[in-house]
Amino acid sequence: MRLCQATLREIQMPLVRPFETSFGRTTDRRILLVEVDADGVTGWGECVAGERPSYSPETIETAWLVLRDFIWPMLARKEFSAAADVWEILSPIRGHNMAKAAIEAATWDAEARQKNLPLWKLLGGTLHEIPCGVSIGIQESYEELERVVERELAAGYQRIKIKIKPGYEVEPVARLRRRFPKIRLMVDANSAYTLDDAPHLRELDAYYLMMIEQPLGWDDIWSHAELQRQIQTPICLDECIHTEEHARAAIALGAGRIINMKLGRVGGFTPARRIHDLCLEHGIPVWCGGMLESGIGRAHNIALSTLADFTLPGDVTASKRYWTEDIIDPEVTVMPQGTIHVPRAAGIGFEPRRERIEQLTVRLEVLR
Ligand code: OSB
Ligand code: MG
Repeated sequence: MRLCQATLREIQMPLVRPFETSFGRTTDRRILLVEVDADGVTGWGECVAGERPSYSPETIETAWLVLRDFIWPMLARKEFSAAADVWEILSPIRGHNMAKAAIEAATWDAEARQKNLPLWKLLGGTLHEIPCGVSIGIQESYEELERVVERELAAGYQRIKIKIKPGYEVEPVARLRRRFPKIRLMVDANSAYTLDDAPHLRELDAYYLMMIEQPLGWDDIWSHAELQRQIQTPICLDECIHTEEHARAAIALGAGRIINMKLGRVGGFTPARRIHDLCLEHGIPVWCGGMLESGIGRAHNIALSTLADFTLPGDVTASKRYWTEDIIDPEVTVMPQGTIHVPRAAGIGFEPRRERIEQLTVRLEVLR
């Protein structure tokens, strides 16, 4: 296959409600979409880099620059056999995984459409229904947090993840446990703690959480291994795992027992599948994380979540939790039992709504 054109565009969409984590609050999303033309067939991808370099070093601006000036010149009009080759072609570029993943995923969508196959089938996925959980941002009050959890449980979601930060962890967890003794509950710290907080984090062991996600430094695998020896709650790594080598090191060191997989963080479907296979081999369950994606990124996450080791509920949720109106048709919906039915249509299985995307576009650049 051959890519003869790529369109970069920035769309802006306000979130239905602000999303707060230990590193900041997001009210409006700036989203970089990539559209490729592969032998006359269109494929779509979404870059999950944030507005600020606070979750990862990448931002929408760095991704735009690297896509235009470095990634595109390496891919343009080059003959390759399948989307699975894109990762290798881009290997001379170090890092910039979110930029790479955006065009890699768009190429996978295009290949699946060329072959008239759903993307998940092309990837080798086997699950037809994927279990969903929600990620709940830091709330103004514990009463509000309980109301939000109640609403999400009523919608059917199978597990609740709450964001925590120093001073907002034991108390909210204790309250939720008192109120909802049996739910599957977990927390995500987004690197807000240090090893000195180990005795405090150990207090969370009393609440039988499924896991604590990324408590320590975003690039500090070693300290997570040390912490895991001091607490019973399983550690799940998110920010720390950018490569297959990171996953290998984390597993060998015992830095965690679960991995949160994000396409953007690891650089696309090819590296995600390799990390998935490694985890499967070592008995480490994985689940698909979210990055406040529009429908396009959501659709890619659904396809990824059909791989066999995605056994735990992911942060893959209905469009309406984030957007008044999504940019795909149909929107992503979640069944009352808290699952998403995997689409059967070709490619990502949802149609990007071109007219709406054009209305939301604030910047566009066509690369040839
Ligand atoms: O750590 O998983 C995270 C959103 C932005 C950045 C990092 C994270 C998140 C979420 C949101 O938890 C999950 C979602 O998209 O629903
Ligand atoms: Mg996380």
